[in-house]
Amino acid sequence: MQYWQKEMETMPREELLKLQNERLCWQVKRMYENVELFRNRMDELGLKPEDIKGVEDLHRLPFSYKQDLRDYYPYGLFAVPLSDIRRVHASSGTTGKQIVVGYTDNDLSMWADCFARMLKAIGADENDFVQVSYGLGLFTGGFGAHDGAVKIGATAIPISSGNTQRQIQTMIDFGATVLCCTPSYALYLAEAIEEMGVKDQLKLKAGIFGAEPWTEEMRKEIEQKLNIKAYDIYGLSEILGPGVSYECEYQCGMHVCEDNFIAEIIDPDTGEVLPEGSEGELVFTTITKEGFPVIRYRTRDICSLNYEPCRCGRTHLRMNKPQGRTDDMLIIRGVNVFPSQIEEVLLKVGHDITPNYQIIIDRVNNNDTFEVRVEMSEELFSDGVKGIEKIEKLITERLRSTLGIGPKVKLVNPKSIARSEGKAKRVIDNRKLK
Ligand code: DLL
Repeated sequence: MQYWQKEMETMPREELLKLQNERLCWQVKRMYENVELFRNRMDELGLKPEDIKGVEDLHRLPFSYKQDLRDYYPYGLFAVPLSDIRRVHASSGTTGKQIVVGYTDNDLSMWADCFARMLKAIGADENDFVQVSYGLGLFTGGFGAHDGAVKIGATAIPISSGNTQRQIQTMIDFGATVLCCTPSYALYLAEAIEEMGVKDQLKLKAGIFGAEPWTEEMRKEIEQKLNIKAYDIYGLSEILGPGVSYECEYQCGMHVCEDNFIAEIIDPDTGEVLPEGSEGELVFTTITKEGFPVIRYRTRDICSLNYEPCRCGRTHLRMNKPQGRTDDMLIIRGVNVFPSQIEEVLLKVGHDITPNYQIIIDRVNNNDTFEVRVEMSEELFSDGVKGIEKIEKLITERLRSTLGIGPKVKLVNPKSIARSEGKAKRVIDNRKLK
């Protein structure tokens, strides 16, 4: 099967910049004409589309925010007539009204290409069976993976999320070779596969996991339990579901599809663009999307960008694994804590505990309480109390030295923390309810 995207992925950077310049100017002009909010913001800044000559002027353009999607719900930010929108997706997030995004025919084709790049990078082809266990629905995960699989000529198995027993039976019977789901669901599946004793009946060789932050330790755990190679894929509803960036075979950062998206890193407090390599808030501009384009969209994801050439030959920059989101960051007793820091510590502790954990925060007499519940392994559970106390103490100390504050660590019974078929719910912050 002819696959043309390789030229895009390996385009020399000077050519890529030229392409981005052209595409950015095109996008700014059409958004000025078609999206009232963008036009108003440009006018407030005294900017006209012709003032923007290319990427060097990007920093002059106004930011856009998730709140804009809520204010203009459902279709107020679309840049084409609704008759040109072929599909909508929505995301509810954890708070507030859902946000709605729309795709034209060209947008859907571009999205499928982006996901197809991920599949090609891991060596998948028309002989592969891609089990799509991300939700197929308004959530962008399922359809993104499905269309990508079809694009490379593979066979898609659009089972969607949930019904774990049936997932596993299907995986075996249909001969799935690539699994697409959230990393936390991959672990849940692995656990169930172990219980069913069917690991040797699987044909899986790779997994494409994303939609939530996950650590290198979690990757090792999944790879070992499912006997596959696990790849990271990133995306967000507002830009494009899965496929904004993806790992290549060398797995050292995710290549951003720069022919479609321009990435910047800014200081989340001042909005200033930060120098290359700095960690900060990731901002995206979509330069090819027609239906719902955005300029300088504030993702709230915290990461850094790497412009060094990659051994794979792709010229597109790589983003490092997002550490979390500015709005995920917990402030506990005045200290900044990301759930991913906790996960990293927990998974290094070893096999006495499982990767299933939950962080519970509350406020009692004006003081924050901070508890980390971790499931113990079956072996430890049967060993009894003495071992448990020792491990709780060890984890508390390790967390204290990493975070600067020590939580109360409680080892809980195996399988007592609710499993997720989509994104895991790691944090219960009861302070917000009060
Ligand atoms: O989660 C799109 C997606 C689906 C990506 C399937 C990958 C695979 P949303 O529901 O809008 O869209 O959530 C987007 O999830 O801003 C990040 O905070 C987080 N996220 C997505 N992928 C990753 C990843 C989809 N690989 C939000 N690592 C984003 C860390 C991720 N966080």
